[in-house]
Amino acid sequence: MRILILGGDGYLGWPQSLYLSDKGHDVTIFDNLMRRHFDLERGFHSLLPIFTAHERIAAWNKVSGRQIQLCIGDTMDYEALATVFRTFQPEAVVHFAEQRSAPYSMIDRKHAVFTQTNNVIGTLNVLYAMKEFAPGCHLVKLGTMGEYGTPNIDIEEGFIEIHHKGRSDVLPYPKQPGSFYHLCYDDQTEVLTRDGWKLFKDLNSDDEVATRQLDYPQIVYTKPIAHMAYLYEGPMYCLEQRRVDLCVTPNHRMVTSYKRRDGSEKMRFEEAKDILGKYNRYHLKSEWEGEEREIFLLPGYYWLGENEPPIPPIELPMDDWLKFLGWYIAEGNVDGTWRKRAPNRIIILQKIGSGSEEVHAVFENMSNALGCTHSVYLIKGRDHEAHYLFCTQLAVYLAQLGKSLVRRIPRELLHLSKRQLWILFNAMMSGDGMWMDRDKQYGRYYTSSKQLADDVQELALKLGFSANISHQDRIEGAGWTRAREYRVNLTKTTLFQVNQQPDDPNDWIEDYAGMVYCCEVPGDGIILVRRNGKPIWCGNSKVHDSHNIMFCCKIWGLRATDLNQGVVYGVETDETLQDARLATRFDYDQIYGTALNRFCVQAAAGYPLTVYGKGHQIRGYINLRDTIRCIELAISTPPGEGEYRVFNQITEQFSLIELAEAVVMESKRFGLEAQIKHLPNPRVEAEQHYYNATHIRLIELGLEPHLLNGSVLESLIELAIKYREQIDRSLIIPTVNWRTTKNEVSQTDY
Ligand code: NAD
Ligand code: USQ
Repeated sequence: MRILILGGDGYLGWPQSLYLSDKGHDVTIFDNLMRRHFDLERGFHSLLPIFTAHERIAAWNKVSGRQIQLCIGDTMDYEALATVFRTFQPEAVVHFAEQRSAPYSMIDRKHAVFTQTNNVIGTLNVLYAMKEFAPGCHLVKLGTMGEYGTPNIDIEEGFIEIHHKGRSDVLPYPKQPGSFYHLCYDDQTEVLTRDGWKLFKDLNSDDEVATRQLDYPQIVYTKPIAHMAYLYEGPMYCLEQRRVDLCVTPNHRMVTSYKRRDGSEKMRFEEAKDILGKYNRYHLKSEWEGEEREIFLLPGYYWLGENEPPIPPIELPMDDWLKFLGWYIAEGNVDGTWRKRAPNRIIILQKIGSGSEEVHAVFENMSNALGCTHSVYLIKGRDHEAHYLFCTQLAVYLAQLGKSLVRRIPRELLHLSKRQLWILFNAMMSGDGMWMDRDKQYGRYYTSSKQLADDVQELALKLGFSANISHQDRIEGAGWTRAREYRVNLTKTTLFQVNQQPDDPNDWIEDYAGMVYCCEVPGDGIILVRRNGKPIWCGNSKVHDSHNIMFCCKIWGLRATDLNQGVVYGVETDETLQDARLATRFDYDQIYGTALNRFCVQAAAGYPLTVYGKGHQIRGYINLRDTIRCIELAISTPPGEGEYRVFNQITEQFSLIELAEAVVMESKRFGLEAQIKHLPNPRVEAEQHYYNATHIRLIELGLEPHLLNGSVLESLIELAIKYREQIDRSLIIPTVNWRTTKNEVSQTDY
């Protein structure tokens, strides 16, 4: 059989290629060698020396008389991939070509984005190449048991049920998209970006959108890894309620909320079509950290035509500035252009008793800080005070924030810390806001500026309010009093119940015809969207490899086996043992080294075994020899046309501490006194959990597992002892912490 091995130069791909070649198959490897580049870049290395791709292919030819073809290429480069599919015409393709290290993907945003782009888009390219050039070919895709997480019920092979054997949990996997674009928003939906609200169609490649995680409400701005815009004709699911307004394609991932047994709320994903006409709860809960800044730099200015020198910027304490600015934005104006060509006068008119003392205090403060004059006049039957500040530098800056119809909050201030945003917000609310109750649970902010309404909404969301925008058109009066009045409606309630009637015709637009949009973000794939002024957290178009594969089987009649594999251990196979140049990788570093391989190397190096946390994390494990056999079994029994099947590729499950203790025991044979060290867990993972993964389908196909026993461990430890001198202890300690967004991993000058 002609078999294409994508990622055939890696830890698993190489021994797989040898095994299949040995069995008489015609094997071609396609690999971009990125795994080797990573080692060079970071000063990492496999404990067992590995030879170059060309050297080991030549060695195999010498040992076996068989030829393996090597194509250096990237799955992200469609032309390269298409060429190999077109010329080689594979009957089976085994896809290992992914960035597979969890710690690598958590180094920082750049590495997270690379991982997702490489893996998701790379796989999408493979599916297109299959469809175009080898539609009868069988795709064997290496997935991971990690996609299932650690649910509180048994893990079945493929599809997950909500209620199972008397236990229950809510599982976000898998989803079945109706099409690549069946996961989008209509053309009136906006998304919150670092630069404010934007319609999806206006998003550009530099925009960062507001995201949160299912279990973590912190707002984080992230650059999308993909933007989607499609012409769509078909039904749309619509929800036009007082607090929630959404219009999405039927398979869109909605984020709803349910009550757990202990009374707490938990968010989950549901497809729009599945929740239509039902009682649902939607969330707007957000947390905001922001950046604390001590100083506001009032810009200097140079007024063209004046013979005066440029005026330098002035530093002002940020908290004082925010208090002043809040009042100015709500109530203030600048004028005085008749005296000079630059505006020089800042004015606020305030009814005596309704905040006039506060205005007095903030103006007084600002006049002291700037060394300018503050005057107060009684006007209008002596029930109002007019406060004036005379300062050209201040007036020139404030004039740029616009008059009442176009007033705005300077963007950079909206990224300040929550504490400082409160100062600004409170001052603005004292001016143009109104609280409906004593506890300030419900309130409203009024403005004639649409931009300011958007800004106040964003400010309020960051302070933990729900805030939607409504408006009223005013026909009486002149000037701004005739303008549309925008109202930002504030409430501390962030959970909204929606009761839809099962047959309400308003819930569907049957025949939408127009553009639909979305973007995909890393993490749980949740973005803050808004329609008709009503924001809500909602899912993005997250269609990962498995979903794409399943979908392509359905629409194009492709055939695929998705292998959800557990952690692999071992480095030797019958083929690699035939010549030292045929060795596969033995990674023991903190990024690519997996648990059991690492423990054996640590024992050999006299380094305490690095168990993360208590070590009760249970995972499925499989011997390298069984991995290779499983793939052969999958290849030799291909699924039917259009069939997508899933096997769980593990043979046993262990807790980490069980593995570490087994290594300690076994290493005694070599006179080693291995110790176990419980490190604070750098990952965010359940350390105490239920785990029981079904894995019968490969056994039914004929797999005879090599289980983990003393002799397997013995040979791994023995090998590690043999190469003990090569162990670089600095590569062992984990430095990638899941809780931070930037991590240090050593770098070389390569
Ligand atoms: P590896 O990093 O050793 O090998 C992956 C290979 O793919 C490398 O040679 C790399 O250069 C290549 N590659 C990556 N991106 C590519 C691209 N865009 N184009 C072309 N080549 C590319 O990883 P591995 O341990 O052999 O794992 C292979 C697959 O098996 C992964 O999908 C992984 O998720 C899965 N898996 C591995 C384990 C394990 O314990 N190693 C467990 C479960 C599943
Ligand atoms: N762990 C330790 N100490 C260590 C290293 C890991 O306690 O020194 C713990 C981790 O916290 C985790 C468990 O061991 O709980 C497994 O971690 P790992 O690094 O051995 O493997 P993992 O990150 O799960 O990833 C590996 C492969 C990945 C594959 C996955 C299969 O790198 O490509 O998808 O195994 S599975 O775990 O089933 O998802």
